Amino acid sequence: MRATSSIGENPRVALLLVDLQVDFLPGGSLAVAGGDEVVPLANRVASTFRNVILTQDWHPAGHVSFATSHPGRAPFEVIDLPYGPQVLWPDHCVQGTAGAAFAPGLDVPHAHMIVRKGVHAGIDSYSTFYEADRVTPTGLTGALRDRGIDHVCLMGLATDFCVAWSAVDAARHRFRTQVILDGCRAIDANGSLARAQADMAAAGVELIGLADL
Ligand code: VGL
Ligand code: ZN
Repeated sequence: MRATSSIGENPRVALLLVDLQVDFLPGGSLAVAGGDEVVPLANRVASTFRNVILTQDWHPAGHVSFATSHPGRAPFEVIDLPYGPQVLWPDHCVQGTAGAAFAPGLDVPHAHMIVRKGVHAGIDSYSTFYEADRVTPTGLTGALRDRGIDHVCLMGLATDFCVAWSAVDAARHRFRTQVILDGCRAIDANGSLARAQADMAAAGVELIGLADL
């Protein structure tokens, strides 16, 4: 990768660093294999972007996506909720806990916005644009448009959930949307990675690599 990025210097482009949080790193409660490898990559890429936005999974205790909130259910089972199927997760990224903090070593002092999601007790949120009911907005679309941003690049955790859902929503809102695939790591439960890649392709998301920046 070059020391400076022509993409990131463009004021109409933003880098979204998705959920680089302790609970998604090896040793965390919802560890993504290789998640720690993304942190130095994110630091390097972010240093070449003028606009950097961090997202943070940020659930209240007892959140509806936690298996512990559903007696008799185990993590990675799928249940039906009013807004659709919901994968049940181990408790993770509880507001204010050490596991919800940004990854140690994440060094992005110039990031200008943090978007917290999954904050409603009864709705999960993988996308950083909309909660999982598909209608409750986080406010990110307007924040990007207010800044004249029409192109987003995403990397982070996890490829098949928060990165993919965010990218699909961005593309649907007509942002040019690029996912830096080798800057992401996946959970890959029950075929979720293949499905996410197909969903992103169908939505017009461009899948790129670090070498393309
Ligand atoms: C995520 C599962 C549950 C993610 C968040 O960041 O991809 N996955 N909550
Ligand atoms: Zn979550």
